[in-house]
Amino acid sequence: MAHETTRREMLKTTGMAAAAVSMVTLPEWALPAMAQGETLVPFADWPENFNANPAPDRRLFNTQGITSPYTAADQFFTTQHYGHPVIDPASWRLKVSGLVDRPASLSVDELRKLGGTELVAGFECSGNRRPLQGLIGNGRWTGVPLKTVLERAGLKASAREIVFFGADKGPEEVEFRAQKFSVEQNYGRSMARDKALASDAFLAYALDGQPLTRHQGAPLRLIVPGWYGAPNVKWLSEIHVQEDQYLGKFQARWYRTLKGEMINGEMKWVETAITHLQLKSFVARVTRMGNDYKVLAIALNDGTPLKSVELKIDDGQWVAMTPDTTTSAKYGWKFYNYTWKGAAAGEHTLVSRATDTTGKVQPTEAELEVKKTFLEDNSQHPRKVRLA
Ligand SMILES: Nc1nc2c(c(=O)[nH]1)N[C@H]1C(S)=C(S)[C@@H](COP(=O)(O)O)O[C@H]1N2
Ligand SMILES: [Mo]
Repeated sequence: MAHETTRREMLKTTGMAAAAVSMVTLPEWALPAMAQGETLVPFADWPENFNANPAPDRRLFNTQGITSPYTAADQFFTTQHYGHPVIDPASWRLKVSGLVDRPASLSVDELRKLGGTELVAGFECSGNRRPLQGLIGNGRWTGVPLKTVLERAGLKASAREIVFFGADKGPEEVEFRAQKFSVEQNYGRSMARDKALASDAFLAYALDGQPLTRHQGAPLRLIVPGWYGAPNVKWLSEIHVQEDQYLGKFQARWYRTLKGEMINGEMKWVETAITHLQLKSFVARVTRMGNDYKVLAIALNDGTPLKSVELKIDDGQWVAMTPDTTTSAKYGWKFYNYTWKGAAAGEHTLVSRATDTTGKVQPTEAELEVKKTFLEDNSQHPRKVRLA
């Protein structure tokens, strides 16, 4: 029991005691909050020096402390390139500029009047990977569909590219052959017109019914459901519509994957942009309840329906995990549970793998070796537990 944390300690550390206690009357299998008598079995390969707050503007989410299908604002992971800009919500406006019939400058109140719809969307940073898998969260957002704002502005026929700028900026070196220029740039990301209009992209001003915090990009952020975190531009200040492709650093250079692909028996090296989430699952938490152990896995992808999430214990067979019906939103993360009976004392390895309805299977680490850069690591992640 030395490794185990009691439920009460868990609740204290996660600050969710009230919410969790009010939920124990619901069937426990449908909830990530722990039941009475349920204790955490921490991962044996969890880094000892783990720090959830490595910097004031960075936060990692420890999935072992998960208490709800929706990540609370004060637990949602956070990361960005230029720190947090200072924004006065009263004078802040969202500018809609460029190739539109009716350029606009919208206040938060005006956006609220256009909006009020909800979207459940989870996302991870494209750099999220083992051993922590802590750059992930699942939100219940309130806001305005991007389409509503674009239709209101009226896209001109020549409009091809929608660029999203945050209010945050910093100096960047732009290299051109032998020359280097240091210039100030805002965080910017873009989507092709057709992709943006075909997506369920969303301008969010609230998370869990509360105005966005500074961490989450107050007063307004973009959410591109089913995509990685980078496109979810925080502190959104301008939507600029243009004909040419946008080639800013975080669009054209920083968020790229270099990967080998066998094409007609020949290895081709391709560089691709970070866009939709790659099919992924991982074991997020293990708990003990009496003599049984419960394994919770999280699965996340671009919204393609999942066929299964399976679990392998040590050298055993893959066994099906049970989907948790409280996490069924198209773009939300999904929980899968497995009750592990008759576990022997000692160290064990647990790994999950997701399969979607198109037949795509989450790759093993070996299968992903052809990917040179570390972004988009959706490989199967074996984790260890030590049972008393
Ligand atoms: N304005 C702005 N938006 C940004 C970023 C940034 O640096 N500036 N970083 C992106 C990246 S890389 C990620 S993973 C997500 C993180 O969102 P979160 O802090 O709400 O978790 O924000 C995205 N949006
Ligand atoms: Mo990211």
